[in-house]
Amino acid sequence: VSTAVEAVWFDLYGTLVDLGPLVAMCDAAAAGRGTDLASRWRQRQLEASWLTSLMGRWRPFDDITADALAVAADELGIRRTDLPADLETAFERLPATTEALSVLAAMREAGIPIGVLSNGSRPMIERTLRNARLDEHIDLARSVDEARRYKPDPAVYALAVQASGRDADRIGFVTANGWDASGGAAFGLRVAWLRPGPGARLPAVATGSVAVATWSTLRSTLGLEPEAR
Ligand code: LAC
Repeated sequence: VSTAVEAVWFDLYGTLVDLGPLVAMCDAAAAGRGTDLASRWRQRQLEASWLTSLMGRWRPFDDITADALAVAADELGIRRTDLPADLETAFERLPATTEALSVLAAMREAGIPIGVLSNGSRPMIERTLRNARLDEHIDLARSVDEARRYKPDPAVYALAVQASGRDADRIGFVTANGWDASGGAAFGLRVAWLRPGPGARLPAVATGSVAVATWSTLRSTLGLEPEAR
């Protein structure tokens, strides 16, 4: 039986909010291309964040997200002028992941402080949480804006430690993004990876240990309730 964590931090995009509806939003903009555009957009967005930090540069995630949409559209031969202007901010209008609200409510009822640690800029995170009606379930939110580095830079995970005032190994970090799970574990957080599918694998990077969890096993994985049998 693992010791209980004393605070739990969550990734935002793809974890607390569901990226699935991006497909329909992209499809409304480019009929029949929604799946391709949404997945390529996300990939280019993440790559641009990693590259920006590796280059020692900084740009807020809103700008990276908008530019990544333009790149993805260009690559797929979709005219940017055909895309509605508000598609750029689609990440701010995603719904909460179905199971997230009840799990957050149960954790908070148990007195566990809940944080959000995201690549999003501070205003982007605020709008996303409000639109998804997640804001009332969250105690703390920290943006990479404060570190001016993107995940998986350790400076980002350190924000959760500073904000919680607890040691890294007493802090749970929950993410569905495998690269983010690896980053959190490398830093020393107690990571629960909400593996998106049975075929999903962590990146080929040596890190600390990552526990595989689902929304229903999450609390026991973090030592917050007896092991599910
Ligand atoms: C986040 C993205 C990377 O940090 O999922 O919210």
